[in-house]
Amino acid sequence: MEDLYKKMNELISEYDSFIVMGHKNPDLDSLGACLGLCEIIESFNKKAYLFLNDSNLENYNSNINQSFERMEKNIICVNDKTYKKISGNILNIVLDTHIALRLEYPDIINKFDTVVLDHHIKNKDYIKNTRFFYIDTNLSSMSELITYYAKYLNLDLDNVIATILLAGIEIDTNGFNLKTTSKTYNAAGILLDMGADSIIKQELLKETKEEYIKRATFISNSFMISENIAMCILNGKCTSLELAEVAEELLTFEDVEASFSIGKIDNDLIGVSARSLGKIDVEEIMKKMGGGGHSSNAATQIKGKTLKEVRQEIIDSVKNLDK
Ligand SMILES: [Mn+2]
Repeated sequence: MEDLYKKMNELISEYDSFIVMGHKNPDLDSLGACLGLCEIIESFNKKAYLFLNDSNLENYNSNINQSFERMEKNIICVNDKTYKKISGNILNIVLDTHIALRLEYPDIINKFDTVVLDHHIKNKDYIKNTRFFYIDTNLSSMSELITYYAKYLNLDLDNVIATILLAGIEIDTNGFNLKTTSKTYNAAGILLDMGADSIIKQELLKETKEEYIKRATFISNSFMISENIAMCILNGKCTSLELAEVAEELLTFEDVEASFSIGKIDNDLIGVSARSLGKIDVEEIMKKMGGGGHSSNAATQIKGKTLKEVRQEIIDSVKNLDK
């Protein structure tokens, strides 16, 4: 990743001010990576602005709210109105997504030069005309990438930011399980050395009772479609993130080696998230349905079909696997 960090150093030295933004409905990986990058940019004596509506924190989930309550370091936030006051030559850096519609304020990418750094599977609706575009789908989290960037710069990150980054790695790997390499554990070690607090991290990762019940209701509607493959249909409208979370959670149950979650993510758009512990190739199934990914982590989005049709297509594909 040294080449990436050199490139980022070059880019940072070229501009005066930076808008750093994660995805809409941020999670702790998105937030942690953004905060870490803001601190890195400031270490170059440049101005970093986090794109987040901090006057309206109740719009965000409880993890994000709590993180802000604990922040000691002053991070300047901008929103869709206040960003206009930023002066100088501005670079917009997008982290943890590469899709314009996943941004809280997609218009921003047409206003400034944009850099995208992500670890999600490349979607055809990726942000085009960027100054620099980087995706590494083998990476556990953006928090891991930013942790190693700070380490590369010999920068000791703020304790609370290091704690949020640690929580970010934990969230994205589902507790150091998915996509976890020795480098991921190492990143956790680096963050602890920087002063990350594992008790505060646990507090940050807590969910509200409502969030828990919503998730548990999804899971309680899951069923097995073969001896070792679980499926869950999410009723009502849901987000891609919820689909991914449910598919990941299903993998933690006994006898489940692969999982599929299906839900309506938009009008006439069905999303599928697929996960595998490794033996079953879920990418193959998602590819057949117009999606892609990795053998253990794949997804697709389908237009013009019902939940029932998509569900049957997956069940048929799974049957064909055994043949
Ligand atoms: Mn992430």
